[in-house]
Amino acid sequence: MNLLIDKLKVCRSLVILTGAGISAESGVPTFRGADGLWKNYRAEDLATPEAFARDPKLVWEWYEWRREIIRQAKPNPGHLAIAQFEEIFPEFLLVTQNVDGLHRLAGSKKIVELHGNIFRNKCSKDGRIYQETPKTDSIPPRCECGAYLRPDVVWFGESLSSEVLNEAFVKTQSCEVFLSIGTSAIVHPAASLPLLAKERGALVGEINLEPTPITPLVDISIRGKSAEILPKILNHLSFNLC
Ligand code: BV8
Repeated sequence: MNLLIDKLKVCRSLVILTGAGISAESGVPTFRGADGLWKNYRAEDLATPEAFARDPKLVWEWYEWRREIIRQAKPNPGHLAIAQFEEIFPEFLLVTQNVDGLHRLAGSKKIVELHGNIFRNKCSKDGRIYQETPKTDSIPPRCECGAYLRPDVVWFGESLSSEVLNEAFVKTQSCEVFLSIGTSAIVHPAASLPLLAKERGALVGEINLEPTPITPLVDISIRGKSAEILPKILNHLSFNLC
């Protein structure tokens, strides 16, 4: 960890990629861990347009179940530390795969949500955005056009917003340090970002509970909990600023 801290002390541009692991200590189940979200279902069963077309009620109720869990969750020290990093690095971008909104709740502003936001809905036909879920007996609720609403998240097999993706790629290509935190690094295109950073000469670090496919490729891999490790890194950096 000291090598990473020494590099961060002289770093002017930092990009951080986070995944479900950063929210684990807020009580939000991860996707693929032992207590993972997918435990009773396979990703293909629920987070795809085909699943929604086949059984909109099941998919909608699965998201409602997740929303209820996330409503009880609060940002943890890992989220809060990352929000502080924005003040320390002249160039900074947080790229999250998470849809739980906890980074924004922790105060992060320089952030792109690659996979959308679970609390926003959109019309499954015309894409109209609904910030609130309409009060209705229909499950899923319907748009004014009559089509079902769906969560405004990116499902498997759906393309990410080119604007969001472009911002993530541009910043990744020019950063000095890239940190991959709390992600199994298997979902693309997010998982290609650390590899791109490495290719462009950035120092790439990983903070994760277990090894991932990028572990052999990164410069520094720290095993542990992000809510414990990130505040320690922040302390060293804040001390350095005094
Ligand atoms: C697309 C929103 C064009 C919905 C999600 C290239 C190669 C291979 C496959 C593909 C490829 N390109 C495209 C694909 C297909 C697919 C894909 O990547 N499949 C994978 C599974 C192989 N990608 C797509 O379909 C993407 N679209 O590319 O469009 C296209 C279209 C068609 C065909 C080709 C191309 C869209 C992907 C977005 C899917 N939507 N979420 C929802 O949330 O319901 S992805 C979902 O997985 C979440 O966003 C989640 O964040 C993300 C990644 O999972 P992780 O965050 O990493 O979570 P996980 O549980 O896996 O890992 C947590 C980690 O944390 C663990 O390692 C654990 O050890 C660690 N941890 C736990 N606790 C802690 C911790 N670490 C630190 N501290 C702790 N306390």
